[in-house]
Amino acid sequence: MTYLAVTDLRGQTLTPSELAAALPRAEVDVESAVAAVRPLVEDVAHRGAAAVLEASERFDGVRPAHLRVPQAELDRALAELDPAIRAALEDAISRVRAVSQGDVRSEERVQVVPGGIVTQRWVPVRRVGLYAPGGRAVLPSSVVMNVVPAQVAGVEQIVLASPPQKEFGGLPHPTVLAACALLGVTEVIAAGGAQAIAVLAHGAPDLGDGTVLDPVDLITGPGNVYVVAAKRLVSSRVGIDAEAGPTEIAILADSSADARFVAADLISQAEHDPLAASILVTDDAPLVARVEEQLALQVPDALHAERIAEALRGRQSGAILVEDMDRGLEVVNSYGAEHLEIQTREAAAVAARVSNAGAVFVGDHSPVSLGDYAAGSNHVLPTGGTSRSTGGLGVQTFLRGIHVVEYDRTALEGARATATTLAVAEGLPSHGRAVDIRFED
Ligand code: HSO
Ligand code: ZN
Repeated sequence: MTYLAVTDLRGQTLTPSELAAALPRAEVDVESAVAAVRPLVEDVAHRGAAAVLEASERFDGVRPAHLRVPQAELDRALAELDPAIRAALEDAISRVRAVSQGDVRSEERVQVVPGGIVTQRWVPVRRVGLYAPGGRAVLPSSVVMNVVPAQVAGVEQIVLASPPQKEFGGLPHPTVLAACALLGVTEVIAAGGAQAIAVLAHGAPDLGDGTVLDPVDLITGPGNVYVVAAKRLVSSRVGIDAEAGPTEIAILADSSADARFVAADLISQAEHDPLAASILVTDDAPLVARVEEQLALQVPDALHAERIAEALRGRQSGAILVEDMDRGLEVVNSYGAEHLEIQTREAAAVAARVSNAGAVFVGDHSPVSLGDYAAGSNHVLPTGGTSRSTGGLGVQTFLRGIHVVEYDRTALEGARATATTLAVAEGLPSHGRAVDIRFED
């Protein structure tokens, strides 16, 4: 039995919307999850810590002794961390920090006219809540990907929430705690799921140890559909990052691609989730057959073979045949994958023509898993086609642009006619009056 269902688009002329409809895509029902988590989010808003603890007992099977993880536990987790994992995390942190530092924008002062200045300031969000999932996905690398850009942006207060784990006595996973300690994050909350998002957004007057949890201004970080639903619910009071769905990899490949690499990379993201999408777009039908052969060899040996097979055979995955690379580019731009690999001749030139993707991986030696851990790029990226309108997590996520306007009398006089004319045109003459009054004695 093959893994990838083949969609043959050769010889078809499709409108943009027909093309979008022809591509495999997962359907995630966030709205039903919103209805399911609403009572819990409201309960946490009203009853604070007590409601969070009850929900933890119910969903995580453990009631943490402290919602706020004591510093001694963070220190202990770091002291007990396997030195090889510590070294790898430190290397990942320094690479992500280097890339994040390149993202920092400097203040831009524009003299529009003599005496008329507009300065674009970039101001960090004051207090940020980061969510690090537990369960199937305990991903310390995601702690790095969220915390480092926030720190580089200059965020003053970072609070991290992660589910309490039964096998660790109600503390979050020790590797997550160790990553926090390594990054200097001191405010860590042992809460997961919708209850974690709710308590970050609403705060709590007493966490049970006499300390107050202040509400945050922005929540970022991946999570399951209930976490996404809770973020949607609290988004009228706090900022949230893009809603993360199941992970996606698309590979644009031609006959020069190495089928072993293509198969390994499709498998690598399928490993996350039975709903993960793995898509191959190619103008070379024999490559599809070679990739299938490789999948048949590689999938059964994988630790998570069942999950991977389910993802590859899911309706969200498949191989798409196109007549040439121009059509291939149309397909990948229409799809807007979270991760897009280019394994073609002249890969850099092909990659330069990509307009929609969360991140692009160019050539034979830039696999997505490199970006997941150690390229320096961020791995929190837009899914579900949202790369058409948004980029991945980065320093900019944690900054707000503020225009500061400073005009003197002469400069205001020069803009007077423009402002008053538009004010009248919009039927808002008092707007114009606020300008005119400054020139009347
Ligand atoms: N590929 C995931 C991130 C990740 N992979 C973390 C491994 N650990 C979403 O970009
Ligand atoms: Zn991954």
